[in-house]
Amino acid sequence: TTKPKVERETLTVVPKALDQLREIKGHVCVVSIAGPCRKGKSYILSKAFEKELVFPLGHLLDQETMGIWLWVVPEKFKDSTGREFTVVLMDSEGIDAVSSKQSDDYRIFTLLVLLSSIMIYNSTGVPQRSDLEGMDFIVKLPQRIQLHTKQQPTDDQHFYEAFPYFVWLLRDVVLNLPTVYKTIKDYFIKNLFNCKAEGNTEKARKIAESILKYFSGFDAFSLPPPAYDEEVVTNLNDEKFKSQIHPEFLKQTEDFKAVLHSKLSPKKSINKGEFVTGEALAALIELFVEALNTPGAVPNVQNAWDTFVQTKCNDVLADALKAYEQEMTSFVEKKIPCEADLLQSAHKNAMEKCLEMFRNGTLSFSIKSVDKYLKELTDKTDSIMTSWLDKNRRETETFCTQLIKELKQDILDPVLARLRSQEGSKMQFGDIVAAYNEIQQKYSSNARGAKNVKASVFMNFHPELQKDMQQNIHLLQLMKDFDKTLAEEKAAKAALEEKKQKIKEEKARCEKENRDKEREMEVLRQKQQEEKAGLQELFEKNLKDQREQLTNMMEANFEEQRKDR
Ligand SMILES: Nc1nc2c(ncn2[C@@H]2O[C@H](COP(=O)(O)OP(=O)(O)OP(=O)(O)O)[C@@H](O)[C@H]2O)c(=O)[nH]1
Ligand SMILES: [Mg+2]
Repeated sequence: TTKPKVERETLTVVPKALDQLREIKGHVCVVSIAGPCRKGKSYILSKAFEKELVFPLGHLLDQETMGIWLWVVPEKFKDSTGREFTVVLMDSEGIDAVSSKQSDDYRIFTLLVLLSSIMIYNSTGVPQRSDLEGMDFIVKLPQRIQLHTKQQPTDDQHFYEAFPYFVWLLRDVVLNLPTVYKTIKDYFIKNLFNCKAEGNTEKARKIAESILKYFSGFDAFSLPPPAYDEEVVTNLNDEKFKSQIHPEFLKQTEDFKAVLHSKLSPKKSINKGEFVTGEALAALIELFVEALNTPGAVPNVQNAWDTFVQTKCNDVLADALKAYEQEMTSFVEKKIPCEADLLQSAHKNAMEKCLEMFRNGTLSFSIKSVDKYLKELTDKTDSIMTSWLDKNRRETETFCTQLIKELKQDILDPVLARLRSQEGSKMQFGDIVAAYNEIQQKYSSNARGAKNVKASVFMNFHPELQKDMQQNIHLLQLMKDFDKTLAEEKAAKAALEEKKQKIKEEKARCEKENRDKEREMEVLRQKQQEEKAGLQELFEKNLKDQREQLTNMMEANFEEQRKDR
């Protein structure tokens, strides 16, 4: 609240304020107030949303509010589709609060235009044409705000897609309007803004045109003086004087509040169907302030939004990927080598968790924005899964190769040694077959890991067996029950088993791929549903504002501007 006596150099963001915004879950509607100094802005913005004053009021001639003050309204609001949103109030310093004479510092005003859903422009009395002429900062908005990444000459014709709804609030209005004007808004549109009105100046005409052309909507409202007693006026919030506030002022304040509340809706982003969340608002504030502080730079609405979407999506992607990896590691590490089915079911669980995280983190973005990140996520989880499968295969191979080596040493080698010894002549071929069968049986009950690798290790054991047989063939041939074809039959059976397991493995892989695709599609389907709700909200709001503003333009005789829109 220190009031600088010197010209402001840079805008600084208070980190605590951003933290508060980031805590808001879901969409936000930003209601801001701007206008000349010391005209009851802080008072009315508080009153329009809270019972108690939330913004400090000034009682001195010096301006009270410096910079922008935030208030997050605790009450929740609902949009036309029933979705909740939070209202954020932005109270600002009076225009020309900072050494006004030479400086052309409208950064605070520009920032409010960039951030607000509704902007209340607060001033005293019923404005005259000469008052309009002083509002050059509105005409200059196209020099201070860039809409798209690549600036187009027609950018300013699309400002209304990103600009707030403009509510002109007149204070201390004592005079009655001429009876031809039913409402104060009527007076603005048909008289003050009227392009063809008598005595209109080019300067005033430009301001009126800019208000109607740039902002998404326009309305006007007036309030009588709160009291006639100076002491009451300067102590509006003092219990002692509250009873002396004019009832008509209180009543009309309530009416204004109702009108304002009827206009609340979630702030849309520049991308269709995407809305601003608390987190997004915090990011936009930082990006816009940075641009406003950079000499020669102009805040860019599309760039800022794209930057936020990219940063957020990358964060969500990294978190979701980490969750997948952790889930897989904790489940799989202790079990490997294991059957591939086990890995598949671990993958399924980890995938569900990770996609859920991704979906929740990207709720407010459209499919168009998140599509490539989702693809990247599934590609990455897929390659992690592939590496787990590879690892499992390798470990299965190591484990099984070792196992069969030991089984052969323990069971077959002693039999072959006996065969070559003096006892050999007493042996039968059946002894060797029995040893083989024992190996096979022990292998099948003790081998661990991927079935196809198990089968392939067992199959690869046969050529070695064959070699052993070959070395001892002369001894074997002496045996009565020697069956030359039996060894080949056993080898063929092992090869067949390996083939069978390989096909099964291949089938499981295809099924996994299909399931992954299916899961990815499901995320997109759910997003599509949410997006539909967002678009409906946008459509209804846009249509209403658009109609109203076109009527305003027509009534103010801005025919060309109307056609442009
Ligand atoms: N005449 C008049 N005074 C008001 C009205 N509303 C509030 N005030 C008084 O005007 C003084 C300034 O009110 P603020 O709400 O601080 O005005 P502000 O526009 O926020 O002032 P700055 O932040 O300094 O630009 C206070 O003493 C209020 O009690 C009003 O409708 N009419
Ligand atoms: Mg103030």
